[in-house]
Amino acid sequence: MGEWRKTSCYNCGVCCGLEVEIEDNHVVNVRPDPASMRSLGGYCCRKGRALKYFQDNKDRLDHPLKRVGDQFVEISWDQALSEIGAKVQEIKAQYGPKAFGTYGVGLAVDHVALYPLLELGNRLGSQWRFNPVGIEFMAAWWSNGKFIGRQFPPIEGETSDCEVFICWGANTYVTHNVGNARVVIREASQDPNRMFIAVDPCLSETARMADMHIRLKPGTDTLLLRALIAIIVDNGWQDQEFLDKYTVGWEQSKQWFADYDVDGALKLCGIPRKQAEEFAKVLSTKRWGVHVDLGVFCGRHSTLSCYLINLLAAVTGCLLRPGTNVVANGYLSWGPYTDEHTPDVWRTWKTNSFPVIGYYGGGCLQECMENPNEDERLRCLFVVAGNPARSWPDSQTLQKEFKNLDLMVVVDIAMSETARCADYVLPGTTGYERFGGTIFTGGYPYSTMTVKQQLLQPVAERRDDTAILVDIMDACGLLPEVPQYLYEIAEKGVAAGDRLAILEPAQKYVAEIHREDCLLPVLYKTMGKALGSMAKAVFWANFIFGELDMANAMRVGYQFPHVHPELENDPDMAPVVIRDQVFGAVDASPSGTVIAGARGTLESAMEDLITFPDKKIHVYDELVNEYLQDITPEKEAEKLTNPDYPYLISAGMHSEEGVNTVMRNPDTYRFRQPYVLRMNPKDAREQGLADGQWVRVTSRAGSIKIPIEYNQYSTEGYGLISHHFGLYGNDGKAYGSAVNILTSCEDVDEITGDPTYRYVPCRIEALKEGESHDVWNYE
Ligand SMILES: Nc1nc2c(c(=O)[nH]1)N[C@H]1C(S)=C(S)[C@@H](COP(=O)(O)OP(=O)(O)OC[C@H]3O[C@@H](n4cnc5c(=O)[nH]c(N)nc54)[C@H](O)[C@@H]3O)O[C@H]1N2
Ligand SMILES: Nc1nc2c(c(=O)[nH]1)N[C@H]1C(S)=C(S)[C@@H](COP(=O)(O)OP(=O)(O)OC[C@H]3O[C@@H](n4cnc5c(=O)[nH]c(N)nc54)[C@H](O)[C@@H]3O)O[C@H]1N2
Ligand code: SF4
Ligand SMILES: [Mo]
Repeated sequence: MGEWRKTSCYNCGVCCGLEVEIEDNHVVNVRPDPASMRSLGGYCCRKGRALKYFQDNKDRLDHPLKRVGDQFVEISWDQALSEIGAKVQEIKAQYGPKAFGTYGVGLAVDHVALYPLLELGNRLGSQWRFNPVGIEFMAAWWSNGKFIGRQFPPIEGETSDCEVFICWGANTYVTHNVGNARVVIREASQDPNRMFIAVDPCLSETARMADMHIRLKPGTDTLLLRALIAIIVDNGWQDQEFLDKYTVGWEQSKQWFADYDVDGALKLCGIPRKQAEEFAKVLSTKRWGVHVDLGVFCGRHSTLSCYLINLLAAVTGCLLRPGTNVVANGYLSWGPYTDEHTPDVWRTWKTNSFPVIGYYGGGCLQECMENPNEDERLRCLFVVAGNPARSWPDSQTLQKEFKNLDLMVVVDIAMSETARCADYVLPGTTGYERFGGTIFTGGYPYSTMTVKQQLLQPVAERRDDTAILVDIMDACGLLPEVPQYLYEIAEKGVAAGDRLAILEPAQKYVAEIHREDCLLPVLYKTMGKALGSMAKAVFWANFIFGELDMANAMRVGYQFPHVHPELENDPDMAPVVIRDQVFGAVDASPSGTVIAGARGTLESAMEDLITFPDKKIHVYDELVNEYLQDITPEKEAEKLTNPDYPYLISAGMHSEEGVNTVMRNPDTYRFRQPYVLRMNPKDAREQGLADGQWVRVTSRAGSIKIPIEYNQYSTEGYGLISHHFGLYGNDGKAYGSAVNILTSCEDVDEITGDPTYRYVPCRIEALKEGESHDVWNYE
């Protein structure tokens, strides 16, 4: 019998509470934590239960590695850091800040290292920030910025209190990303007074639960949304009072729906007029909340679709009103507000792309490495807890370009495909081998924070990711010395139960040396030592200073010991004191704790959330106006057909069997052979393809070989391939091929640049007789 400890899962945004049994420094058993504040009643899906497969697998990295020729050799930490530091300084002196970029920390991992990674980029003076935000959230967060002046936290349907819950382009029954997803969907679908709707071309696990399945043709969401709003306006079903009282710009945007060819649009969408009207009627008469995901985010015209979903919410009075589409409190910041109007932000050289919330879209990483201007080219990339060689478009080109960089440093727990391209590979720890924390505090009205206390000892030379990054900054000469007396103050403070004791002396010190920009790193170092964990210090420092709306903490009933009455009376410092105390509560709550929130009203949400001076929801945008002109049935009909590549592929569905590229152990898949192209049997038969037959799938970017599976799940003309393959083990073989061999950097959304992974035109051909194929690929 081992020891049972409480922790949480980070394989999706839900962060379910888990209890794990630990024996000899290994996780041997996992079960849901019934006391968890995140997964009430005790919930966890099979990915949570499979925790030990990525935590504890034979391919984990144990030592720092350096590429020498085609080989990786083990080197010491000292050698790795000093060589990286020297090379960075050389590149910086010769080429300046545009030579540097950072990538990570992603969605299906723990987030503490995001902060020192951002800091490393900032200190190098670089704005080239990459993160899976550039794959999924550009469109949605840009649109949110247009509506309420904030790009983050996201607007999300309130799941439990809406009358109608909608999954739009989201296979939530499998992928979760919504707390207690299966329970939420089942309840909405079974309650006679409520309704569950899925908008999805496929008969997904989620769509099968729906009271109403809007089975549109892939890539037609924007046409459908425009048609739905046109139907609502034509019938006078809009919530005019809401529009008059709470929004500005409707007089202009309403023109988008006048004289719109609704029947032409619906024909392309494959949706009968009667069903569209019924859907529009439900939307106009019920309180609805929607969860949107990759079907839209990685679909065609993702930005226009996200914008129109927000507009649909405004037109039906279902925005910011409790029980509809709301904004949760208390998220930690992901990045700064940035859009096409933000001055001084860098644009990419070829496509003139701009960042959203500080991150650049899916094609931009490759673009930056391809800059023909020697002085502006991206030459050095730091990757932490991410695998862009598998997750970003055009894997093959990207891998070549990674290998051509002057310097590439990867911090990962496994020898990922990205790590295989690097000059230095540094062995990190998982959030179970160090303190772990997350940005996701989602939930409305209450935000719940969970952190993970260190449960396992890191073996071999694995080190805390955050400490690695602080050391890299030091090795690059980017941080000042920290005097011994500050370490002592921090330590004494912590011993006396006063984390804030370090604050004033640290502020004074950085002012003295004129390095005010270094307050956070000084706190990381001193408190890292005092708290016994760099990750904990990093999380704490960003928790107390970050963009976290904590005003509501009082309202959820925290009783604060008054350790620092003088700071509490200082209006600038009072929020820091509150947050520090809340951090203490979070740190002491293994099942998570509510940190902020209270059910407000529409009026209070408008007042608290909208950053525009007029405190109104803005429902018109010039750029949207320009691009929407193209969303007509005539223009779209042409673009929706492609004689060279007539069959559409959803490149990288997030299937039950995997979690992005995190579950590297093929044992995870042994009960089913999921490396298949799910194809509608009718399509397959028409092409003379048998169930299980191997085919070549070719897109304009590349081709892969894969067996087909007859599957009613997939709709006609549209096949699905999972995202989780082409991952090399230490034995040099990979199971299946990477789906991003098929995707191109040019196939991205026209406004914000999310890749159109859910719409990849392809050709399917049977392999020639005798042509080799194997589910295992070798290097
Ligand atoms: N074609 C296609 N491409 C896609 C998608 C798709 O649907 N189709 N989905 C996209 C989406 S939604 C996302 S979120 C991205 C994800 O893309 P990324 O964030 O780039 O990559 P992940 O596959 O999540 O891999 C995370 C990496 O972090 C490592 N890791 C895990 N935990 C830790 C840790 O604690 N410390 C360190 N140092 N490393 C750790 C894992 O070993 C793995 O290599 O992929 C995107 N790419
Ligand atoms: N099991 C599992 N769970 C996961 C992950 C995982 O890898 N595995 N990854 C996590 C991460 S990082 C993310 S981002 C989420 C992703 O979660 P989801 O977005 O739910 O995952 P997908 O499988 O991409 O589902 C997208 C849905 O959109 C539909 N779709 C495809 N094309 C279109 C279209 O043109 N229009 C519309 N309206 N729908 C379309 C697809 O049929 C599919 O049902 O999952 C998270 N949870
Ligand atoms: S729903 Fe998400 S957080 Fe919960 S166990 Fe599954 S993967 Fe982990
Ligand atoms: Mo994601």
